[in-house]
Amino acid sequence: MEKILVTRSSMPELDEYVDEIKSIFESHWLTNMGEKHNRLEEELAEYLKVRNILLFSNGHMALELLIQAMGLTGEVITTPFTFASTTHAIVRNGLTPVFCDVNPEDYTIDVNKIEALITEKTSAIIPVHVYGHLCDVEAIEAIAKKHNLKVIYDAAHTFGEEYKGRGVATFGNASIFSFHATKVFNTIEGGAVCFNSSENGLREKLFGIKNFGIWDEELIKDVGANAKMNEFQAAMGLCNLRHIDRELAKRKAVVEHYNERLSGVNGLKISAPQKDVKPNYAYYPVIFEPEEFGKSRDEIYELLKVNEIYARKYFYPLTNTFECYKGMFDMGDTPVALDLSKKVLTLPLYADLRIDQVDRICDIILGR
Ligand code: T4K
Repeated sequence: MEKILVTRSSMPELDEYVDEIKSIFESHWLTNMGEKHNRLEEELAEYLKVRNILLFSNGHMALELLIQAMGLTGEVITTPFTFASTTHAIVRNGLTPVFCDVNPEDYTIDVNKIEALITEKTSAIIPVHVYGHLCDVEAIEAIAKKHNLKVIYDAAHTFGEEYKGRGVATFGNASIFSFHATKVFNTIEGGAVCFNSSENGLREKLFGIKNFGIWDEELIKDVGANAKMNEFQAAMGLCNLRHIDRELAKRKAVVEHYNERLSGVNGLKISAPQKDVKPNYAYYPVIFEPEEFGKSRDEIYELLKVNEIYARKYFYPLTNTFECYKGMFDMGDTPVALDLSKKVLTLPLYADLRIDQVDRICDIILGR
Protein backbone atom coordinates (compact mmCIF):
# COMPACT_ATOMS: atom_id res chain seq x y z
CA MET A 1 0.00 0.00 0.00
CA GLU A 2 1.30 3.45 -0.92
CA LYS A 3 2.05 5.61 2.11
CA ILE A 4 0.73 9.19 2.09
CA LEU A 5 1.89 11.66 4.74
CA VAL A 6 0.12 14.89 5.66
CA THR A 7 2.62 16.86 3.61
CA ARG A 8 5.80 16.53 1.63
CA SER A 9 8.47 19.20 1.34
CA SER A 10 8.77 21.03 -1.95
CA MET A 11 12.31 20.88 -3.30
CA PRO A 12 14.10 22.12 -6.42
CA GLU A 13 15.91 19.74 -8.76
CA LEU A 14 19.22 18.66 -7.22
CA ASP A 15 21.20 20.35 -10.03
CA GLU A 16 19.52 23.67 -9.37
CA TYR A 17 20.42 23.55 -5.67
CA VAL A 18 23.99 22.45 -6.43
CA ASP A 19 24.36 25.37 -8.83
CA GLU A 20 23.06 27.74 -6.16
CA ILE A 21 25.43 26.53 -3.44
CA LYS A 22 28.58 26.46 -5.65
CA SER A 23 29.47 30.02 -4.71
CA ILE A 24 29.27 29.12 -1.01
CA PHE A 25 32.01 26.54 -1.56
CA GLU A 26 34.08 29.22 -3.30
CA SER A 27 33.60 31.97 -0.71
CA HIS A 28 33.57 29.82 2.45
CA TRP A 29 30.97 32.26 3.77
CA LEU A 30 28.43 30.00 5.46
CA THR A 31 26.30 32.16 7.72
CA ASN A 32 25.97 35.51 9.57
CA MET A 33 23.96 37.43 6.98
CA GLY A 34 25.80 36.39 3.83
CA GLU A 35 25.14 37.12 0.17
CA LYS A 36 22.38 34.50 -0.26
CA HIS A 37 20.68 35.61 2.95
CA ASN A 38 20.63 39.21 1.78
CA ARG A 39 19.44 38.33 -1.72
CA LEU A 40 16.63 36.19 -0.32
CA GLU A 41 15.51 39.07 1.92
CA GLU A 42 15.30 41.35 -1.11
CA GLU A 43 13.42 38.83 -3.25
CA LEU A 44 10.99 37.95 -0.47
CA ALA A 45 10.23 41.59 0.35
CA GLU A 46 9.13 42.01 -3.23
CA TYR A 47 7.14 38.76 -3.39
CA LEU A 48 5.42 39.39 -0.05
CA LYS A 49 4.78 43.06 -0.88
CA VAL A 50 6.19 44.23 2.43
CA ARG A 51 8.65 47.01 3.27
CA ASN A 52 10.73 45.34 6.02
CA ILE A 53 11.81 41.73 6.30
CA LEU A 54 14.38 40.01 8.52
CA LEU A 55 15.19 36.33 8.08
CA PHE A 56 15.47 33.93 11.01
CA SER A 57 16.62 30.37 11.68
CA ASN A 58 12.97 29.32 12.07
CA GLY A 59 9.49 30.77 12.55
CA HIS A 60 9.46 30.16 16.29
CA MET A 61 12.59 32.21 16.96
CA ALA A 62 11.21 34.94 14.71
CA LEU A 63 8.15 35.19 16.97
CA GLU A 64 9.97 34.78 20.27
CA LEU A 65 12.55 37.44 19.44
CA LEU A 66 9.99 39.79 17.88
CA ILE A 67 8.07 39.76 21.16
CA GLN A 68 11.32 40.55 22.99
CA ALA A 69 12.27 43.31 20.55
CA MET A 70 8.86 44.97 20.84
CA GLY A 71 9.22 45.04 24.62
CA LEU A 72 5.78 43.57 25.35
CA THR A 73 4.80 43.35 29.00
CA GLY A 74 2.18 41.70 31.23
CA GLU A 75 -0.65 40.01 29.38
CA VAL A 76 -1.01 39.09 25.74
CA ILE A 77 -4.33 38.07 24.19
CA THR A 78 -4.01 35.09 21.87
CA THR A 79 -5.79 31.90 20.79
CA PRO A 80 -5.14 28.30 21.91
CA PHE A 81 -6.13 26.80 18.52
CA THR A 82 -2.60 26.88 17.12
CA PHE A 83 0.74 25.11 17.08
CA ALA A 84 2.69 25.00 20.38
CA SER A 85 5.01 27.73 19.10
CA THR A 86 2.59 30.66 19.44
CA THR A 87 1.88 30.18 23.14
CA HIS A 88 5.42 29.03 23.98
CA ALA A 89 6.86 32.21 22.43
CA ILE A 90 4.68 34.33 24.72
CA VAL A 91 5.44 32.30 27.87
CA ARG A 92 9.18 32.07 27.14
CA ASN A 93 9.23 35.89 27.19
CA GLY A 94 7.89 35.85 30.76
CA LEU A 95 4.46 37.06 29.63
CA THR A 96 1.00 35.73 30.49
CA PRO A 97 -1.11 34.39 27.64
CA VAL A 98 -4.79 35.30 27.93
CA PHE A 99 -6.77 32.87 25.83
CA CYS A 100 -9.50 34.18 23.58
CA ASP A 101 -11.86 31.81 21.80
CA VAL A 102 -11.93 31.44 18.02
CA ASN A 103 -14.93 31.94 15.75
CA PRO A 104 -16.63 28.86 14.29
CA GLU A 105 -16.50 30.16 10.69
CA ASP A 106 -12.77 30.38 9.98
CA TYR A 107 -11.27 29.34 13.37
CA THR A 108 -9.33 32.61 13.84
CA ILE A 109 -9.64 34.83 16.92
CA ASP A 110 -13.25 35.80 17.70
CA VAL A 111 -13.02 39.58 17.47
CA ASN A 112 -16.22 39.96 19.48
CA LYS A 113 -14.57 38.36 22.50
CA ILE A 114 -11.30 40.29 22.58
CA GLU A 115 -12.37 43.47 24.40
CA ALA A 116 -13.78 41.62 27.42
CA LEU A 117 -10.29 40.16 28.01
CA ILE A 118 -8.40 43.47 27.99
CA THR A 119 -7.09 44.61 31.37
CA GLU A 120 -4.66 47.34 32.42
CA LYS A 121 -1.89 44.73 32.06
CA THR A 122 -2.63 43.90 28.41
CA SER A 123 0.13 45.02 26.05
CA ALA A 124 -0.67 43.18 22.83
CA ILE A 125 -2.82 40.86 20.77
CA ILE A 126 -1.16 37.93 19.00
CA PRO A 127 -3.74 36.39 16.66
CA VAL A 128 -3.01 33.47 14.33
CA HIS A 129 -3.99 33.25 10.64
CA VAL A 130 -4.60 29.56 11.25
CA TYR A 131 -4.43 27.24 8.18
CA GLY A 132 -3.96 30.38 6.09
CA HIS A 133 -7.42 31.67 7.07
CA LEU A 134 -7.03 35.39 7.48
CA CYS A 135 -8.07 36.97 10.78
CA ASP A 136 -10.46 39.90 10.72
CA VAL A 137 -7.56 42.33 10.42
CA GLU A 138 -9.78 45.40 10.21
CA ALA A 139 -11.68 44.68 13.44
CA ILE A 140 -8.43 43.81 15.22
CA GLU A 141 -6.84 47.06 14.07
CA ALA A 142 -9.80 49.05 15.41
CA ILE A 143 -9.65 47.32 18.83
CA ALA A 144 -5.87 47.77 19.04
CA LYS A 145 -6.12 51.45 18.20
CA LYS A 146 -8.90 52.06 20.73
CA HIS A 147 -6.97 50.37 23.56
CA ASN A 148 -3.46 51.32 22.46
CA LEU A 149 -2.30 47.74 22.03
CA LYS A 150 0.35 46.24 19.74
CA VAL A 151 -0.62 43.55 17.25
CA ILE A 152 1.70 40.76 16.10
CA TYR A 153 0.27 38.25 13.64
CA ASP A 154 1.41 34.65 13.70
CA ALA A 155 1.30 34.34 9.92
CA ALA A 156 3.24 31.06 9.87
CA HIS A 157 0.62 29.54 7.55
CA THR A 158 -0.01 32.56 5.36
CA PHE A 159 2.98 32.81 3.02
CA GLY A 160 2.14 34.80 -0.09
CA GLU A 161 -1.46 35.56 0.80
CA GLU A 162 -2.97 38.94 0.08
CA TYR A 163 -5.99 40.80 1.40
CA LYS A 164 -7.54 43.40 -0.92
CA GLY A 165 -4.29 43.31 -2.89
CA ARG A 166 -2.10 44.00 0.16
CA GLY A 167 0.50 41.52 1.39
CA VAL A 168 -0.74 39.87 4.61
CA ALA A 169 2.38 40.90 6.50
CA THR A 170 1.53 44.57 6.13
CA PHE A 171 -1.18 44.34 8.80
CA GLY A 172 -0.62 44.95 12.51
CA ASN A 173 2.70 46.12 13.93
CA ALA A 174 4.47 43.06 12.53
CA SER A 175 3.96 39.45 11.38
CA ILE A 176 6.03 36.31 11.42
CA PHE A 177 6.24 33.59 8.77
CA SER A 178 7.52 30.03 9.03
CA PHE A 179 9.63 28.62 6.21
CA HIS A 180 9.77 25.15 7.77
CA ALA A 181 10.08 22.08 5.53
CA THR A 182 6.32 21.49 5.91
CA LYS A 183 5.28 24.91 4.68
CA VAL A 184 4.08 26.23 1.30
CA PHE A 185 7.50 27.88 0.90
CA ASN A 186 10.49 26.40 2.72
CA THR A 187 14.10 27.21 3.46
CA ILE A 188 14.52 23.76 5.11
CA GLU A 189 14.07 25.43 8.51
CA GLY A 190 13.52 29.15 8.52
CA GLY A 191 11.30 32.08 9.23
CA ALA A 192 10.92 35.82 8.97
CA VAL A 193 9.64 38.90 10.71
CA CYS A 194 7.91 41.33 8.36
CA PHE A 195 6.40 44.75 8.90
CA ASN A 196 5.37 47.85 7.03
CA SER A 197 4.94 50.09 10.03
CA SER A 198 7.76 52.47 10.84
CA GLU A 199 8.23 50.97 14.31
CA ASN A 200 10.94 52.96 16.03
CA GLY A 201 14.24 51.13 15.49
CA LEU A 202 12.56 47.73 15.26
CA ARG A 203 14.65 46.58 12.32
CA GLU A 204 17.94 47.45 14.01
CA LYS A 205 16.81 45.92 17.31
CA LEU A 206 15.78 42.62 15.66
CA PHE A 207 18.96 42.53 13.60
CA GLY A 208 20.92 42.73 16.85
CA ILE A 209 18.80 40.36 18.91
CA LYS A 210 19.02 37.52 16.38
CA ASN A 211 22.83 37.82 16.59
CA PHE A 212 23.49 37.83 20.35
CA GLY A 213 22.52 41.49 20.70
CA ILE A 214 25.74 42.51 18.95
CA TRP A 215 25.49 45.95 17.33
CA ASP A 216 29.19 46.14 16.51
CA GLU A 217 32.36 44.40 17.64
CA GLU A 218 32.47 46.31 20.90
CA LEU A 219 28.85 47.22 21.50
CA ILE A 220 26.46 44.54 22.80
CA LYS A 221 23.18 46.34 23.43
CA ASP A 222 20.66 43.53 23.98
CA VAL A 223 20.44 40.16 25.68
CA GLY A 224 20.17 38.47 22.31
CA ALA A 225 20.04 34.92 21.04
CA ASN A 226 21.34 33.19 17.94
CA ALA A 227 18.63 32.86 15.32
CA LYS A 228 20.33 33.60 12.03
CA MET A 229 19.42 31.94 8.76
CA ASN A 230 22.49 30.30 7.20
CA GLU A 231 23.55 30.38 3.55
CA PHE A 232 22.42 26.82 2.75
CA GLN A 233 18.95 27.59 4.05
CA ALA A 234 18.85 30.82 2.06
CA ALA A 235 20.03 28.99 -1.07
CA MET A 236 17.13 26.55 -0.72
CA GLY A 237 14.81 29.53 -0.37
CA LEU A 238 16.18 31.21 -3.51
CA CYS A 239 15.56 28.01 -5.48
CA ASN A 240 12.10 27.34 -4.05
CA LEU A 241 11.00 30.93 -4.63
CA ARG A 242 11.62 30.50 -8.39
CA HIS A 243 8.96 27.77 -8.45
CA ILE A 244 6.45 29.13 -5.97
CA ASP A 245 3.76 30.09 -8.49
CA ARG A 246 3.80 26.63 -10.06
CA GLU A 247 3.67 25.06 -6.58
CA LEU A 248 0.66 27.16 -5.64
CA ALA A 249 -1.14 26.24 -8.86
CA LYS A 250 -0.59 22.54 -8.13
CA ARG A 251 -1.84 22.94 -4.56
CA LYS A 252 -4.89 24.76 -5.89
CA ALA A 253 -5.73 21.84 -8.17
CA VAL A 254 -5.49 19.43 -5.22
CA VAL A 255 -7.72 21.63 -3.06
CA GLU A 256 -10.27 22.00 -5.83
CA HIS A 257 -10.47 18.23 -6.22
CA TYR A 258 -10.94 17.74 -2.48
CA ASN A 259 -13.68 20.40 -2.59
CA GLU A 260 -15.47 18.60 -5.43
CA ARG A 261 -15.42 15.34 -3.53
CA LEU A 262 -16.18 16.59 -0.02
CA SER A 263 -18.50 19.58 -0.35
CA GLY A 264 -22.19 19.11 0.39
CA VAL A 265 -21.60 15.96 2.45
CA ASN A 266 -23.81 15.88 5.54
CA GLY A 267 -21.73 16.28 8.72
CA LEU A 268 -18.55 17.39 6.92
CA LYS A 269 -17.42 20.99 6.96
CA ILE A 270 -14.71 22.21 4.63
CA SER A 271 -13.26 25.73 4.54
CA ALA A 272 -15.05 28.34 2.45
CA PRO A 273 -12.99 30.80 0.41
CA GLN A 274 -12.56 34.12 2.23
CA LYS A 275 -13.77 37.32 0.60
CA ASP A 276 -10.98 39.53 -0.84
CA VAL A 277 -8.29 37.00 0.16
CA LYS A 278 -5.78 35.55 -2.29
CA PRO A 279 -5.30 32.10 -0.71
CA ASN A 280 -2.19 29.91 -0.56
CA TYR A 281 -3.78 26.44 -0.12
CA ALA A 282 -1.58 25.70 2.90
CA TYR A 283 -3.77 23.20 4.77
CA TYR A 284 -6.96 21.24 4.17
CA PRO A 285 -8.85 21.09 7.47
CA VAL A 286 -12.11 19.14 7.62
CA ILE A 287 -14.54 19.23 10.56
CA PHE A 288 -16.33 15.95 11.24
CA GLU A 289 -19.67 16.23 13.07
CA PRO A 290 -19.99 12.66 14.36
CA GLU A 291 -23.78 12.63 14.81
CA GLU A 292 -24.52 13.78 11.26
CA PHE A 293 -21.57 12.18 9.49
CA GLY A 294 -21.86 8.88 11.32
CA LYS A 295 -18.17 8.68 12.20
CA SER A 296 -15.98 10.76 14.50
CA ARG A 297 -12.74 12.53 13.61
CA ASP A 298 -10.79 9.95 15.58
CA GLU A 299 -12.46 7.08 13.73
CA ILE A 300 -11.60 8.62 10.37
CA TYR A 301 -8.03 9.30 11.53
CA GLU A 302 -7.62 5.61 12.43
CA LEU A 303 -9.33 4.42 9.27
CA LEU A 304 -6.96 6.46 7.13
CA LYS A 305 -4.01 5.27 9.17
CA VAL A 306 -4.70 1.56 8.60
CA ASN A 307 -4.69 2.49 4.92
CA GLU A 308 -1.23 4.09 5.31
CA ILE A 309 -2.64 7.62 5.07
CA TYR A 310 -1.35 9.88 7.82
CA ALA A 311 -3.69 12.85 8.26
CA ARG A 312 -2.99 15.03 11.32
CA LYS A 313 -5.10 16.43 14.15
CA TYR A 314 -3.79 19.99 13.79
CA PHE A 315 -4.52 21.60 16.28
CA TYR A 316 -5.29 19.08 19.00
CA PRO A 317 -4.66 19.39 21.88
CA LEU A 318 -5.34 23.09 22.43
CA THR A 319 -2.33 24.91 23.84
CA ASN A 320 -4.37 25.93 26.91
CA THR A 321 -4.67 22.25 27.83
CA PHE A 322 -0.92 21.52 27.58
CA GLU A 323 0.64 19.56 30.43
CA CYS A 324 3.50 22.11 30.72
CA TYR A 325 1.08 24.96 31.52
CA LYS A 326 -0.89 23.20 34.26
CA GLY A 327 -1.42 25.53 37.21
CA MET A 328 0.62 28.36 35.65
CA PHE A 329 -2.18 30.71 34.63
CA ASP A 330 -5.87 30.96 33.87
CA MET A 331 -6.49 28.67 30.91
CA GLY A 332 -9.53 30.70 29.86
CA ASP A 333 -12.82 29.47 28.55
CA THR A 334 -12.60 28.60 24.85
CA PRO A 335 -15.49 26.22 24.06
CA VAL A 336 -15.51 26.78 20.30
CA ALA A 337 -11.79 26.04 20.02
CA LEU A 338 -12.18 22.98 22.26
CA ASP A 339 -14.99 21.60 20.13
CA LEU A 340 -13.04 22.23 16.90
CA SER A 341 -9.93 20.57 18.28
CA LYS A 342 -11.91 17.36 18.82
CA LYS A 343 -13.50 17.40 15.36
CA VAL A 344 -10.81 18.65 12.98
CA LEU A 345 -8.55 16.61 10.77
CA THR A 346 -6.10 18.13 8.29
CA LEU A 347 -5.91 15.96 5.20
CA PRO A 348 -2.75 15.36 3.16
CA LEU A 349 -1.97 18.36 0.96
CA TYR A 350 1.13 19.14 -1.07
CA ALA A 351 1.96 20.20 -4.60
CA ASP A 352 2.83 16.71 -5.83
CA LEU A 353 -0.18 14.95 -4.32
CA ARG A 354 -1.82 13.20 -7.26
CA ILE A 355 -5.53 13.42 -8.05
CA ASP A 356 -5.86 9.62 -7.82
CA GLN A 357 -4.37 9.83 -4.32
CA VAL A 358 -6.93 12.50 -3.37
CA ASP A 359 -9.64 10.19 -4.69
CA ARG A 360 -8.29 7.31 -2.60
CA ILE A 361 -8.35 9.47 0.54
CA CYS A 362 -11.90 10.70 -0.19
CA ASP A 363 -13.15 7.19 -1.00
CA ILE A 364 -11.97 5.98 2.41
CA ILE A 365 -13.52 8.96 4.22
CA LEU A 366 -16.81 8.60 2.36
CA GLY A 367 -16.87 4.81 2.70
CA ARG A 368 -16.99 4.25 -1.08
N1 T4K B 1 3.21 29.22 14.42
C1 T4K B 1 2.41 28.32 13.84
C2 T4K B 1 0.95 28.61 13.74
C3 T4K B 1 2.95 27.12 13.32
O1 T4K B 1 2.13 26.21 12.76
C4 T4K B 1 4.33 26.90 13.42
C5 T4K B 1 4.91 25.67 12.90
C6 T4K B 1 5.13 27.88 14.02
C7 T4K B 1 4.52 29.05 14.53
C8 T4K B 1 6.61 27.74 14.20
O2 T4K B 1 7.32 27.76 12.97
P1 T4K B 1 8.72 26.92 12.84
O3 T4K B 1 9.56 27.30 14.02
O4 T4K B 1 8.40 25.45 12.81
O5 T4K B 1 9.29 27.44 11.56
C9 T4K B 1 5.11 20.67 11.90
C10 T4K B 1 6.22 21.67 11.67
O6 T4K B 1 7.45 21.23 12.22
C11 T4K B 1 5.92 23.05 12.17
O7 T4K B 1 6.78 23.93 11.46
C12 T4K B 1 4.48 23.46 11.89
N2 T4K B 1 4.16 24.73 12.47
C13 T4K B 1 3.54 22.40 12.41
C14 T4K B 1 2.09 22.76 12.13
O8 T4K B 1 3.82 21.18 11.73
P2 T4K B 1 5.05 18.45 13.30
O9 T4K B 1 5.54 18.12 14.66
O10 T4K B 1 3.67 18.07 12.93
O11 T4K B 1 6.06 17.92 12.16
P3 T4K B 1 6.37 16.46 11.66
O12 T4K B 1 7.82 16.21 11.82
O13 T4K B 1 5.43 15.48 12.30
O14 T4K B 1 6.09 16.55 10.09
C15 T4K B 1 4.77 16.52 9.55
C16 T4K B 1 4.85 15.90 8.16
O15 T4K B 1 5.58 16.73 7.29
C17 T4K B 1 5.53 14.55 8.10
O16 T4K B 1 4.59 13.55 8.33
C18 T4K B 1 6.07 14.50 6.69
C19 T4K B 1 6.29 15.94 6.31
N3 T4K B 1 7.72 16.34 6.34
C20 T4K B 1 8.30 16.59 7.55
C21 T4K B 1 9.61 16.98 7.62
C22 T4K B 1 10.26 17.27 8.94
C23 T4K B 1 8.44 16.45 5.16
O17 T4K B 1 7.91 16.20 4.06
N4 T4K B 1 9.74 16.84 5.22
C24 T4K B 1 10.36 17.11 6.39
O18 T4K B 1 11.56 17.49 6.39
O19 T4K B 1 5.24 20.04 13.15
